Amino acid sequence: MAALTTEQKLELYYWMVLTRTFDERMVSLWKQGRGIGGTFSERGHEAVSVGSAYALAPEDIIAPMHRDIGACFLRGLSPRRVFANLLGKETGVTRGRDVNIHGMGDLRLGIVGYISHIPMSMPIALGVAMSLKLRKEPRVAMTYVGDGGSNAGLWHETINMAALYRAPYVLIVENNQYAYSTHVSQQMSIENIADRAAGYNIPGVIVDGNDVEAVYEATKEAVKRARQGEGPTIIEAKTMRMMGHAIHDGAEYVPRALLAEWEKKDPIDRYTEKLLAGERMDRVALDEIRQRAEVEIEDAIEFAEASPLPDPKMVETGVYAP
Ligand SMILES: Cc1ncc(C[n+]2csc(CCOP(=O)(O)OP(=O)(O)O)c2C)c(N)n1
Ligand SMILES: [Mg+2]
Repeated sequence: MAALTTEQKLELYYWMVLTRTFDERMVSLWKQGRGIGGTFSERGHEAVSVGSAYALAPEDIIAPMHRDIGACFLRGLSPRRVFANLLGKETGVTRGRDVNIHGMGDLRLGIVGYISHIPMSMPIALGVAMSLKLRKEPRVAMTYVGDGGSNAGLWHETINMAALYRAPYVLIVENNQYAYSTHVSQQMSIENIADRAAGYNIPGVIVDGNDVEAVYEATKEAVKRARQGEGPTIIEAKTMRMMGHAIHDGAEYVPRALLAEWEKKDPIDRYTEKLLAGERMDRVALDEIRQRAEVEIEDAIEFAEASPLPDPKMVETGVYAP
């Protein structure tokens, strides 16, 4: 497999930094009472969402979860539209129909809106993959699920069918060790979710979810297999949910030592270190990327806050698919 170029590495860095900047600003807005309802942080997940989506071609389709906004940005969903959505504005992705990460899809960008009922994005993405296969289009559907969502019956039914029909399907399991307040050890009797792949006669790969290049390489391989008609792959990205389940949750039930341990493995700090020390990149180039991300996110917040709320008369439009 061809090694990543310097330009590509800087792109990975940019998308992760943009995602983190978005996340930090979102959390602070909500803490200031400027948000509406709840919201989910994806702090710690940046390498998973960015590294995986970077391996796709523009014509591929993703069905993301609530901690995959990085993948959505990479596919062209703008921070302006995302913030506007979170603030319930007319200019948001759902035009104020939903003030959450849910439903924030845009089929023109190959993003199926997040289907809140876990793990419902999995069978929906399989439907997409099957339609691509039936139409003999060399495109791939990729979806995401958590450790918690991996214990639902539908997870198994979907993987079984995807394997049986050799669907062009990639499943990214985000094992961030908690499903709400439940640790993985209280959810399942196995250590590696990827081991379940053997039961469906498909590859199951474990990857360091805080290493963006490792996630990218593993996904690239899975996407290649899927595109060549060799069927699905399960990629289990081991990571850590660094905040509570949602903004209201202080995650007091997570041992502080565990968080401290994962803080040292922060995906962006690690990549910064790698680019500076390993690749001998210029710190100024990385600082410029951070500044660019900050400007973009500030602009998005200003845009969202200045945008109008939807006209109540339009409440019935755009609710059902035509
Ligand atoms: C069928 C269903 N039950 C409950 C919920 C509420 N819920 C949303 S996310 C979540 C926890 C999911 O944990 P996990 O799959 O590990 O993903 P994570 O939040 O850790 O990224 C729960 C219980 C839901 N969305 N759908
Ligand atoms: Mg989880």
